[in-house]
Amino acid sequence: MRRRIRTASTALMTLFILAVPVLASSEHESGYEKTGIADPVEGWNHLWHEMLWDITVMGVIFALITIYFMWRYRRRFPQQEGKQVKLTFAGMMLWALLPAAIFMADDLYLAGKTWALYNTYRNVPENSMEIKLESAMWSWNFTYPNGVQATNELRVPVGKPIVMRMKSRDVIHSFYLPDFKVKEDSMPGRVTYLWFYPKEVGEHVITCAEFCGVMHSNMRGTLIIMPVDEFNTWLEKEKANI
Ligand SMILES: [Cu+2]
Repeated sequence: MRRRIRTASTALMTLFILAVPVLASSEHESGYEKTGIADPVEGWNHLWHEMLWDITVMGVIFALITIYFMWRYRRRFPQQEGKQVKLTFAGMMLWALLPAAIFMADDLYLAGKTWALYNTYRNVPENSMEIKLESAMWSWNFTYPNGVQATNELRVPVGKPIVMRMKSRDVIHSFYLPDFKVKEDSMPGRVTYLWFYPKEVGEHVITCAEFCGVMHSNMRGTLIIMPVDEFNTWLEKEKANI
């Protein structure tokens, strides 16, 4: 009996672990086929909702089981003394391993999917526009390929992937675009990168996600996604002003 339980638990765990890479590789390709750009935003949004569903379903199941036990083993008269139920070895293993396996399977599944998305994300699309970023206490300083500079306002053309090559003048900052689900540290002595794909015209928040001193919470910027013509006109005008 013991051996059978042990074999069953091992098989269950192995199955979950083996399922992770298969499930993880299934999602994020669809966006890539449509646009030719492996934009991970949809995948991350999907993963976030999936995680909320997972913890809700598991939470409800565990709550129902707990409520049932509270009712089933309730005290029926004031002087009642409970007696301990002795579990068999098999029962003990089952109660300990099964919930752990369920939680671990979900953790591994989500971790596998995150890993796959992140690996895809580390490849910068070939036609990206490169903008240099130097962060400093407490501002974001951008330099465009033609030498134009801007502070705290990052203007980009719609429909072109943007890669930020980042360094820092002083301490560690973290360039964070919440709407694009991307964040990367910038630091002195090392160049890091981050890319995003601005699909629609609009404005988004830029913020620092690494505590970098007393004015950290003021280290905000705006990402302005512009129609291509307007962006080009703006860039030309700025260039003429240098
Ligand atoms: Cu900062």
